[in-house]
Amino acid sequence: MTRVLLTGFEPFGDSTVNPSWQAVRLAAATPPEGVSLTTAVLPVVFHDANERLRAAVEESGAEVVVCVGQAGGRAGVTVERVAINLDDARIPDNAGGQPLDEPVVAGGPAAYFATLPVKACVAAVRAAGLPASVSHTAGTYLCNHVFYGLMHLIETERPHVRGGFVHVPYAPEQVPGGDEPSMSAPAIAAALTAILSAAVTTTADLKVTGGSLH
Ligand code: PCA
Repeated sequence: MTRVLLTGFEPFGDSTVNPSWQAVRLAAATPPEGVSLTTAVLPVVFHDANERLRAAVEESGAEVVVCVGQAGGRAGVTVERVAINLDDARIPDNAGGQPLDEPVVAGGPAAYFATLPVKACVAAVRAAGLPASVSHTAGTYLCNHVFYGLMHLIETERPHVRGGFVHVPYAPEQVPGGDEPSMSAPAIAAALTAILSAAVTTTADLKVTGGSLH
């Protein structure tokens, strides 16, 4: 069994739900074969989120960590490749904090790459019949903050853990007018299950296209 930690976020901004946590809870009901799954919900609060993540990693003894967040406006599931050492919050977090142009970790490297097989994860979601692509920016808000915090923790303290970040679209109830793309929680959960399967069974990534021009 591979011990896996899957995290979602609490709602933030104008939303009363966060599809990342909805889907993580659903995915926890049917973990892929060979996976012992622990879940955690993270606060959308800069000064708390990475401490909560650290505690969840320690408590779960996870060998693979996949953090999940909402990327409203994206049409498919995106597997993030790179976390940058920058907090630049467009809106205040759930505790009113709004760091501008601050490092996630003072003195830390400019960026970390995910250590999940990102293209194999994308391929697995597509094979499940759902839209997915590689992304090269997790933004500069809480998702990037947690992704960078995870990779820094792995780099400095837990080198045998593999980690990465997945962004998911809005839930249908967040876009009642249908003017933005959305994906149902069960569909997002199926995508997460496919990603976990790929993450625990693939160590060398696929050599397939997945880059972007802009
Ligand atoms: N999405 C935000 C933070 C929490 C979430 O679910 C982001 O993309 O940074």
